[in-house]
Amino acid sequence: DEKLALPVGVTLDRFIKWNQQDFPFATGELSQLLRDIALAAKIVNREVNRAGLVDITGASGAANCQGESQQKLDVIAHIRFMRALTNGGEVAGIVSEEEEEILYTGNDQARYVVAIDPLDGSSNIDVNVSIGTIFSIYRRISPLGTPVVLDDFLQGGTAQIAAGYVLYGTSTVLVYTTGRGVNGFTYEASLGEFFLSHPMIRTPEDGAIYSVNEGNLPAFPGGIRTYIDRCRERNYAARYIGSLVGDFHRNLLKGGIYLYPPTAKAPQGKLRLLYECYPLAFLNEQAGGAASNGFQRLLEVPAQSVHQRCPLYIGSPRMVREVEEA
Ligand code: P6P
Repeated sequence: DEKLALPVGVTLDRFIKWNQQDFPFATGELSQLLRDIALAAKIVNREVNRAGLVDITGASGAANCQGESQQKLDVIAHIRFMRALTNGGEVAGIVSEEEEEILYTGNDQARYVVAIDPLDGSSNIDVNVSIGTIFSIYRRISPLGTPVVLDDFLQGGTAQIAAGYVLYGTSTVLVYTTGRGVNGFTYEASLGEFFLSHPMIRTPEDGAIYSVNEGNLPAFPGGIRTYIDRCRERNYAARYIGSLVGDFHRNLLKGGIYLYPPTAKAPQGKLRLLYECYPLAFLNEQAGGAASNGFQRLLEVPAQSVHQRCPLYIGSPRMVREVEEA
């Protein structure tokens, strides 16, 4: 890992500029795209923190393309990120959990496409539990100057050039990677700035925390049930927030494993490959962690459709390997 030359406390903007200097031919487009994501995160953070004061919480009645009842904040977060990514000019197309079809930004000259879950865990909004945004960035493979195509989004996990999340929790943090390590930034709302707070995050090799919905235990594959029994025998801590970004962030910093296994009802699990599993797997590997679908490296699971589901086992490498062998 290269020695981080920047001290804790530098702004996100300074960090992005420093990161870019290593690429003399960089056009600054990815840097601008990262700034656009940070801008949308600041706006969504303000809406999340106001939820309950202004009547924007509670189901909006409309259901999203997944058939899930849509919280108004889901819709607001989706709109804010779509607007920021479109107006920023660096994104040619977007796949969002909230929309069945690919969204064309009209920026056909732009080099990048984004897959995003604008607000994951939104069923937790009304009970004041942490929620998060997860994003994944690819360089498009279709010709500049033309509208994006489906294949731009189905390049597979190892083609990602950047990925990250925003956790709207006791504090709001932005954690991302561009393939050169993982850095975390904490938001200071009074200044409207993200500041470097977690430089070059490395996740522990092993852990003693497991995150799984044990209510589904009888439906899990035998090997998973065996592994969960072993976690109990070893007195591991069971921590399950029901909000992926919250569980993931804690395990990233403290060590642990998050499991979303397949069940009879959901043979591919519940989580989405493009904008939940792939970005967190890329980021976690960059921090020294591992991610699997139970049989293979998660990043190498082929992408066939934009809302494809995938089982997810992600966290400390020793724990993920044990699940794969279970
Ligand atoms: P279950 C939230 O809906 C989510 O997508 C993740 O954030 C969370 O970890 C998971 O689903 C919870 O799912 O089936 O355990 O309620």
